[in-house]
Amino acid sequence: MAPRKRSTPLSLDPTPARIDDQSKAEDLSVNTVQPGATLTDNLGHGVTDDNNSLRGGERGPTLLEDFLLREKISHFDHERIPERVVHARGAGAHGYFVLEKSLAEYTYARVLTEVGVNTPLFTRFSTVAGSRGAADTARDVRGFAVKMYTSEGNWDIVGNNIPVFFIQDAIKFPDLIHSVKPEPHNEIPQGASAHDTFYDFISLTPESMHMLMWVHSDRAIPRSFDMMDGFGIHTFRLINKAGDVHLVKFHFKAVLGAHSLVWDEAQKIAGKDSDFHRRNMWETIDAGGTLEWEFGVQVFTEAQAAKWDFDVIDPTKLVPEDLVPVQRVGRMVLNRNPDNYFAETEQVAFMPTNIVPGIDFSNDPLLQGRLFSYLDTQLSRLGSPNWVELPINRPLAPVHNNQRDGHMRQTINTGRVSYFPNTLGGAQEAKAGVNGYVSYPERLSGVKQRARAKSFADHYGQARLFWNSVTPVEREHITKSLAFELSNCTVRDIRVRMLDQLEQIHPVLASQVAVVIGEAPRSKNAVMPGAGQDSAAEVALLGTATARTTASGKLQKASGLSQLENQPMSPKGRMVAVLVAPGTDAAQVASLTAALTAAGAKGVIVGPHLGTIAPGIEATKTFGNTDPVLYDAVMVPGGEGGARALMARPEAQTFVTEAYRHAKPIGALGEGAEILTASPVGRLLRSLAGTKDGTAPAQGVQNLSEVGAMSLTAGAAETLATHG
Ligand code: HDD
Repeated sequence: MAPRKRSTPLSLDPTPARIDDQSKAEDLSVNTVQPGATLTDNLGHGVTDDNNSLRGGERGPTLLEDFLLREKISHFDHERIPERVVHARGAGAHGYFVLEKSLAEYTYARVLTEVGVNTPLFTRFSTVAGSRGAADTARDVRGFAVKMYTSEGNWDIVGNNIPVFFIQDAIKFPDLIHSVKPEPHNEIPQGASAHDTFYDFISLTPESMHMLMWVHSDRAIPRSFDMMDGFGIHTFRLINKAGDVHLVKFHFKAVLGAHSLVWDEAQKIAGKDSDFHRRNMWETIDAGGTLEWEFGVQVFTEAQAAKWDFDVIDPTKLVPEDLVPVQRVGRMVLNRNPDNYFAETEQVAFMPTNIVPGIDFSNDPLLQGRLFSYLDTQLSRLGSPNWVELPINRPLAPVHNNQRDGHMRQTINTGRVSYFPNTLGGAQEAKAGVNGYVSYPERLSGVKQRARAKSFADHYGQARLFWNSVTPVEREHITKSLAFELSNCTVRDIRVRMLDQLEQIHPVLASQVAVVIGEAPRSKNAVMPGAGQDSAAEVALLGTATARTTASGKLQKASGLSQLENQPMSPKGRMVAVLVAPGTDAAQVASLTAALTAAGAKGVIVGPHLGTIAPGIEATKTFGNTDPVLYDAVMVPGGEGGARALMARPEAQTFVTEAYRHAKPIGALGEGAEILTASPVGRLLRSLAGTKDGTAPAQGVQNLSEVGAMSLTAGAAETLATHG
């Protein structure tokens, strides 16, 4: 075993963290096999034959004394630990947090006041419902858990990519999860909420309606981990040196912007590449790239919060950015893949209780319950209180306490003292305000009771605010998604009960869903507006409904909720399929891929077979082993022979057509345009241009050949999708 630098958090240059981690630089728990190293068993005995067990005679029985066989099989038998009861499927990466603007006005937490210091971190993204082997692109909330190894101890923000939660009280969490997980009698469906038990529970739990809107929006099918925002969700407290308290919500804003797949794509990707998200993150970092977020805070006072018509400790409510803008004060960068998935990503243990001096909890009843649950789950999942010694979980801040022993203890504590108070050389208490954690001295009073605060009572106002704030096409996606899931519920009563709930949010939403699930819209105003359009009827209805919007700080519409308004747009991180065949113009392929690389995108050469297609053109994917759903755009370079060869391949036409259906940009250079004119895309464009006989090319297609590239609108693509 060769000692080497620990694979888990290290201080990250260029700005060294102010953490004494030198003692951790050499770590015997990291095992890098040197080329030609001798194979041994777990106790260092050399193994001379790893292919045959010890037998009594060449064809005889295996001997019990074969300790090598027994050790190897026994270790294998115990390789699995229980998967997480939720968020089982995930992928993580190392990186750092750097503060760009001090929050000293609000807090004395070093991590939020020391500008320019790099704090090492590990972030794990996950889906909630599916098991470890489920698909990445399921419609689901994404876990967004960040562990910062600060100089004052670990700080975990265990959030999601959606800013609110389904339930208001942790006591409902087991019910929520039991309802969404595969049904217990047949373990169906895997990683999907489209089933009876989920909607049985949800339709009886109106507090979940706001989160449900988000889950049916495109946020629940993100394009990649770095194209989704992260939210700490709960309100926390910040305490400054003077002892003043402010309330805070934590945000991670994707530098690339929040972007999504469409549902049809997400479902197909689940089959074509169920590792779509984790592969994307891995390959980005492996190629030397980074994933980046701006870290932001919404800071407000108790007095401000007291004026709003919702309660900031109700986790089903967000604080609209129009009331409190998000101040962007730092940056999270992920830049290093784990060395070992199990040791790091599987064994990492997040806990909302991991908090640092200067930050404190609020009385959010969901958060309060979480403060119990996470430690408890780590004990069961990782098997011993010594899980804190696993390299990925160890803090970089020094640890000195009197906790000892237990299963699989790694630390060799020296000395006589394992108690406090002591005078024989043991650890002494930290000093409040200097190096120790102090809880905010909140004055408490109240009657012991099981009750829900009246200030938590409104369940529809913010759901409606969300509906009102997104664009028509986003609203259409929400209705389609709800219709899809409810149509998969087999019990009519449940479907109808859900319609009653949706009606409370917005009659247009309820009516649209009702029609698809075969129910009569019950609102007397129920008009079916055109797809994705704000028809006069919808606007009229919207007006009626928004007048009822509550728990929203009196807002009818809030900024920051739509994914189509004000999101950063960038070619960075996008995958472009470049279709080639023998005869494709190699120079064009080279300049195209170079231009894509320069823009931060990646051109992937897709051809009829792997390897050399023509001099200078190397295919890394084939029409057989890849699929248009895995790309953000398609390009067809020119070259007469290449265009003809591609025209002869139905898969190439399918590539273009499928990309078009999903409203992706499609471009062509020179003769490459011919495949577009010959494909259903070309036929559609001709028909849109009124040349239904297909004899004269449509304007769009003419332009395509002349200009060499085009981008298709979502509206036109939707026409093709609708027309089949
Ligand atoms: Fe949780 C895991 C996020 C409510 C109990 N949760 C877990 C993870 C994330 C969240 C991201 C995965 C961490 C990882 O990658 O290892 N959970 C949330 C958010 C919530 C939330 C954002 C609401 C705002 N969770 C919640 C409640 C409870 C739990 C109310 C229980 C009362 N969560 C757990 C857990 C898990 C977990 C059972 C499973 C594995 C683990 O903790 O480490 O304890």
